[in-house]
Amino acid sequence: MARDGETNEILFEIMEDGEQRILAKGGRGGLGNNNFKSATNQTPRYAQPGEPGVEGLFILELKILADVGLVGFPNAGKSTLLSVVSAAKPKIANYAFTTMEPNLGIVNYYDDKSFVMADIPGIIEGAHEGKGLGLRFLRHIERNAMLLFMIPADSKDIGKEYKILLNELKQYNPELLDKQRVIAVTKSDMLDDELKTEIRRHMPRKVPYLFICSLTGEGIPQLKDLLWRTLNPDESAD
Ligand SMILES: Nc1nc2c(ncn2[C@@H]2O[C@H](COP(=O)(O)OP(=O)(O)OP(=O)(O)O)[C@@H](O)[C@H]2O)c(=O)[nH]1
Ligand SMILES: [Mg+2]
Repeated sequence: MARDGETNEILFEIMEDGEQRILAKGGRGGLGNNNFKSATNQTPRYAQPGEPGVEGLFILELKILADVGLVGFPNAGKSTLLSVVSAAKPKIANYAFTTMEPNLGIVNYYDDKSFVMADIPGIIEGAHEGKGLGLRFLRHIERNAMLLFMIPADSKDIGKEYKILLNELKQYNPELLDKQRVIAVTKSDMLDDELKTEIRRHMPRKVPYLFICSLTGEGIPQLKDLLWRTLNPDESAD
């Protein structure tokens, strides 16, 4: 995305691979006197000066174009999921803010279908005030078609965690809440049936959710189905 450096106005956005736009047009080049040589004028004194190009201050912003953006607190298992469903090899560790930069992976889905998943650094309460790594990585999910909220099974209050994440997104850009959402309760290997029933009672009503475990693979095929269907609502199921 290109912005005017003074007014911050959006000038244009490049959305397609290979798309080209001119931000500051260069001036037409001049012609040296050699170009004006003729039979009768072997050493012309004349030359054509060039014209100046456009000058300006511009801000270029990179927003990753992915289909699914992963949103969650640090340690939720975002990078682990990406490593399981794609060939990406993000750093994974049992401490907060392992991921410092966004990672992208291509998720293959049957035959020749695929979609792109973006793993971004974790978000914490107060991120909009700059806590943790802040919200600066959220620009990478602004162009994502949908958001996958990831909340670990051992969270003290899944509903509350979800609301905190939603609020942080809203503080950054309310339009992020217009995107389709899906919730994954991660690390479900830590749950038995009784705990799952208990969690189900507290899940937000209007958002589809699944229990997943990146270690055992539980719920992963179902998650890919759900993501694909959310991204392609018009495609008939066959
Ligand atoms: N038991 C269990 N542990 C998991 C599962 N998925 C991830 N973990 C562990 O949880 C920890 C954090 O995983 P990450 O994938 O690095 O978490 P993240 O959300 O990317 O964390 P940040 O990058 O810090 O935001 C690691 O120790 C993982 O091994 C799971 O399904 N079950
Ligand atoms: Mg990570």
